[in-house]
Amino acid sequence: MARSIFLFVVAALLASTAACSDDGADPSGSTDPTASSTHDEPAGTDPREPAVLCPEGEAGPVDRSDPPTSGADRQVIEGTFDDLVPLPAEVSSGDGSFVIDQEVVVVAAPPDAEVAACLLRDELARSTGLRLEVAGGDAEESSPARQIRFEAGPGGGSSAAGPGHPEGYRLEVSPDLVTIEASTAAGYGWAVQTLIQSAPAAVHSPFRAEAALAFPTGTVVDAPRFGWRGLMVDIVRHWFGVSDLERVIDLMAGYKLNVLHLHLSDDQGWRVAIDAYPALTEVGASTQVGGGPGGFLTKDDYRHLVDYAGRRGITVIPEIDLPGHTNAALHAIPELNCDGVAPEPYTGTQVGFSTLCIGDPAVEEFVRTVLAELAEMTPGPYIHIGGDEAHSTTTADYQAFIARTLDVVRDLGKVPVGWEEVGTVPGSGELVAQHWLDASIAEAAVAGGASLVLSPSSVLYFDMAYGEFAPDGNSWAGTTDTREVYDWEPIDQVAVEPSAILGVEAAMWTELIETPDEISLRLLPRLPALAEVAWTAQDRRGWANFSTRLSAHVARWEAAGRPYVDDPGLG
Ligand code: TNX
Repeated sequence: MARSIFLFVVAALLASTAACSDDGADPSGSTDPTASSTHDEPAGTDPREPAVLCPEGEAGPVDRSDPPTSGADRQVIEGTFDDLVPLPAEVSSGDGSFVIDQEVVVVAAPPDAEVAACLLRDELARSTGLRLEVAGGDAEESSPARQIRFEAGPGGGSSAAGPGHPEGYRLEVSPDLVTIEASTAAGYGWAVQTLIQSAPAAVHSPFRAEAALAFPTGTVVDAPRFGWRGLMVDIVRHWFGVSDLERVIDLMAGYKLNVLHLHLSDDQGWRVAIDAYPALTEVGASTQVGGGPGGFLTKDDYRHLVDYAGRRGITVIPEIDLPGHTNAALHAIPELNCDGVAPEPYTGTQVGFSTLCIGDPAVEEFVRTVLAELAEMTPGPYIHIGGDEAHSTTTADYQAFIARTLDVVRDLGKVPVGWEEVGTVPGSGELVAQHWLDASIAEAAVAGGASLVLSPSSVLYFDMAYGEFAPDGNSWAGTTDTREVYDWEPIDQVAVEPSAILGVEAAMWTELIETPDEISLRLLPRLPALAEVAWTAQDRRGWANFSTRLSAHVARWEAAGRPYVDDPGLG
């Protein structure tokens, strides 16, 4: 049930998002030198002309005074379908290639494809210097150009997930035509990511490539194994802001992950603005582990991230961790404490020492108000209430509080998510429990009616060190190298019906992570390994084949300026 709601809402969200919102305007604030080009004329002035979509987008200014040269003498670099991660359900390669040049027109026939078409245009603009025209569905006859066409179709064909999977797609590339078939915005988006990944590594570079880039010819038919393919990012223990998160979102989208779980509050800080309680961010955001200045997302920042992620097929799930992990709120708002006395701000790394004053009307009101404001700016179906490590809350208080808070979320029209402990609380109603430590607790949660997302700390806590070759990181749950992530089989993790498992999610806690480069090091190469576990049918997975494909991605990470760990297991 939760799974079908999830897919439906993701698809609906993408369909309703403006094709190319203007929030991606050049962040430097300079004006776009292409603004007067014909590609930016308003659509529909001549009924014979196809509508031109996404005139702005995130491509940034493209210097048309120096268009890349074209013609037979221009060098062409061809990509390949041999290195795709995650491995698609079916891939076959053809002969020749589709050269990306100024003649190419992107045609988004169904309205659902517009977001993906604009994203493709923006992704290609960066490295090619080309701002391809994106036309609406009526461009069929009128354009003699070579086309990248988005068409309505059944999407992913004969994959393990079955035909017509809502996130599936079919991609066919010939020297003169690229065709993308899908049935949802998500399916079109994943096809675009496959196409980008099939292009040469230079496509990821912020610098313009000298040569023309070309897609390989061939056919890909694809659909995911799990509907929930997530990453949790803790922006509390160390503060990470909008541009850092955009960078993470870009990486996730490239590997077809579709859930970004943001850990927004903890003992060390409160990271999202709540209008009714300005002290949460005026007082509670200015700390972090080690005592740095902290920071927080304004409501506009948060909405921007939700939109930025949504256009890349990613649902944001916000987490307010309750009733423990609350020192920052207790510090900012004295009334949340039983004795009315605010504790000192906390900049260490201990857990389990804080709790809201359970049963106090001011606390009840606080929880209702905060979750309502969060739900109001969260189009996705889920709100995460934490619920972990409440070691300073009595069991009776914990059970009463969690039962009430789950219902608060349901009354807001959202599905509650909590760390696995919340599944021990008697109650009814839809619930997603996030397994992290104790399989027996997760199994009990399923027995009580919950669905599961799997984040076992022994494998999927990417704050843990890789191993001796990369020893930085936490160690309490052991080390996790790329192969351990890859060889992990989700349905063997807990003894439940596989249908109770919605999917998998890596967690990146940031007590020991201070910079965006460190984030990148923790994620690469482990995140792509998780992505293949989440997407590709188990019987198509194999380490030797994966490690060969993934090794070819090093050039992509280097082109994109992303630091990575050199894991010797990859060979
Ligand atoms: C456990 S996982 C926590 C976090 C820490 C993490 C560090 C979980 C639900 N709680 O508060 O940041 O370990 O690895």
